Amino acid sequence: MVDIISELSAKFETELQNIKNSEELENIRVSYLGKKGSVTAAMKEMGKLSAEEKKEFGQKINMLKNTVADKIAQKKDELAALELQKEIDKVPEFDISLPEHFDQGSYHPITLVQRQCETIFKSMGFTVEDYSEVVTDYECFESVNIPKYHPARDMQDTYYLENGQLLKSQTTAAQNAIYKKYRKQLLENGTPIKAIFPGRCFRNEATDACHENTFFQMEGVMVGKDISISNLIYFMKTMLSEVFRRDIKVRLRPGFFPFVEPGFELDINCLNCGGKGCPSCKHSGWLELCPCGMVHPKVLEEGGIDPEKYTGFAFGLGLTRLAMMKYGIKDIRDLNSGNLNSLAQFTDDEQ
Ligand code: FA5
Repeated sequence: MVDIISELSAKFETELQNIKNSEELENIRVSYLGKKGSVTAAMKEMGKLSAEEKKEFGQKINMLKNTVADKIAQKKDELAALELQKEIDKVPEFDISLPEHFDQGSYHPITLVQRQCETIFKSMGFTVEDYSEVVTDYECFESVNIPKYHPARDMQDTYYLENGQLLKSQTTAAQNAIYKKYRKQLLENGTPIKAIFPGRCFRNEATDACHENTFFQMEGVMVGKDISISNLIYFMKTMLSEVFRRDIKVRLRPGFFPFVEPGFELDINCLNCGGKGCPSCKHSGWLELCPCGMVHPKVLEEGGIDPEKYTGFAFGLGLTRLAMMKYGIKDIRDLNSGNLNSLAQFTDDEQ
């Protein structure tokens, strides 16, 4: 009789291993533990045994009954987990608790124009430099030929900090550092310095349709051997025609800036009104966009570059105004309004 228990046990283990689903498992349970099952049948045979045999057989058949019941319960849990996983795998990956529509972010029009200018200048071999918004008096004024008490300082109302530093009122504040950073390559290898440095500027000015107290400029410089005004005109024209993707009218007027000699004002024909006159161009038909000129010898000298050997041009593009022109924004204040409905409509025409 004891042999029957070993046989049943071995048969059960083999059958259990081949189980594939809960239906087959239930069939096995019934075939071993059900009323007519083999374990139940073996237990009924006990009555035919002697008292001694009954004791040993009884213990073993009970152990088998418990083992079979435990293993079936364990297998049932395993199969349930597998079947649930199969159901989960069938469902596409999504979270039904998420909202159906997301508001998509967008780049600010000034960022779009800045990136476009960077791409254009990088393709012409310029490096793009980042510069602090808090600078010293030396960086913003003295190093670029605006000494203390020079009347030119009246041109800009500057925000001074308590520690004597100031909020950059012009990206020209980075010029001296750029010359010092790159002069070695110019002096030793003759590689021209070609850099642009976009940045936020601050001036204590009353705001109107084309002036803000916080706005963006992009300075550009090129210094090397025999750099002339024609180089300046070439780079400015190339850049503007790329940005506007059409021919635009420009005009050069003489302009005074202490850090250039000669200096110019580059204006573009107002694209909002086509030159007829509107509030964004102060009814003149022209928009002051890019002052520029040949770098003043004193500025080169202060940057450690010999003005007898090298020349260069510099420009200070009004990025905010460029964005207004490109996207037809009539009032500069809209750009800082934080009105997402209005600002989100602009896209990158590069893509
Ligand atoms: C300058 O800031 C010179 N540093 C530019 C320069 C660089 C000249 C290198 C020569 C060589 P200006 O103050 O004109 O110049 O400002 C340059 C441009 O910044 C202006 O043409 C205009 O487009 C823009 N800008 C100036 N002030 C404001 C303002 N308050 N709001 C918006 N844009 C402004």
